[in-house]
Amino acid sequence: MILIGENINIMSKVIGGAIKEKNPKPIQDLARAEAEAGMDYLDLNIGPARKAGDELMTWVVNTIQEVTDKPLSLDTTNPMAMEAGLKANKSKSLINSISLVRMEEELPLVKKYNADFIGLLWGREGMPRDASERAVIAADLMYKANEMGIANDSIWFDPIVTPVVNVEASQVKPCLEFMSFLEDVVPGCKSAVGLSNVSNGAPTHLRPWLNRTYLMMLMKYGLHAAIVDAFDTDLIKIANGERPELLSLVHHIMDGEKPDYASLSEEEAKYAKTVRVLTGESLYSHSWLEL
Ligand code: THG
Repeated sequence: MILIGENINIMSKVIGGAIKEKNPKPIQDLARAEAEAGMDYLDLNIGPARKAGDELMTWVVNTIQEVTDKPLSLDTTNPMAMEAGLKANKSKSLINSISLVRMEEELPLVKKYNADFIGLLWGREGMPRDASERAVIAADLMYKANEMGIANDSIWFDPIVTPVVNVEASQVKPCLEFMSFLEDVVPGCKSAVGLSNVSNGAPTHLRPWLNRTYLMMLMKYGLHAAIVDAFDTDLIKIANGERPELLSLVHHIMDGEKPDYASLSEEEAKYAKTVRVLTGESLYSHSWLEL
């Protein structure tokens, strides 16, 4: 699986401050650490970057390229900043992301800079409500990309992970369902998710349980790439196939097997409980691991 480090993010206090002050050190330290942690790509999330976004993105890309030559995932909603990043990046670029809303102006960049792109399954009316709405959006984006001469293996579809704490609005099941038929709807395309979204709003020390469990659930359907916390070493082991026994446990529960808690280790029991919370079989509360 392709791992994309999420940590260079304008929303983080340290990185937000460093970007504002044009202070390279914290950004370079983090980029180096993410590369050493085994990330295949680094996501550079500079947000909407409305003011001088192009100059800002150029500076961030050049700053990072001084310490690593990892491929970059350029994460901004400002198309001028996006193009500036593509121009400055000497390695492979992943455009994060393109949705139906701005595809006319952004898809040409994919071709021009030989980039890949994350096709965000966000509809013209907002968040899709189920798996079939995702399929319709994915097909639309794929046809439009193909018309422009973009091949399917450059398209990484993101079904959009939502926070589990938001029980009524949870899109965990529709996301998994979309993943299960992605190959039939948009053959030859790939997949990507922003994994940590699922644990937004959960207590910080418990977030990794949600992130890792959801990763294993998505791996059942051959997830291609995930934007992750580069410093969750257990998560990286799971992604690299080093926890086959956990993967098998999670997949059996997804297939309807009832976990036999008496025979599970403490670690296994936590993953089992988390699967049931993510599928909606148990109700989410901050104390779900204790129940
Ligand atoms: N899909 C795509 N791109 C995405 C997302 C997605 N990019 C942004 C986001 N979602 C994925 N990246 C993050 C980055 C950080 C966090 C969550 C998702 C996060 N950070 C901690 C916080 O905010 O509490 C810590 C921040 C800090 O370092 O201080 O949760 O879905 N295509």
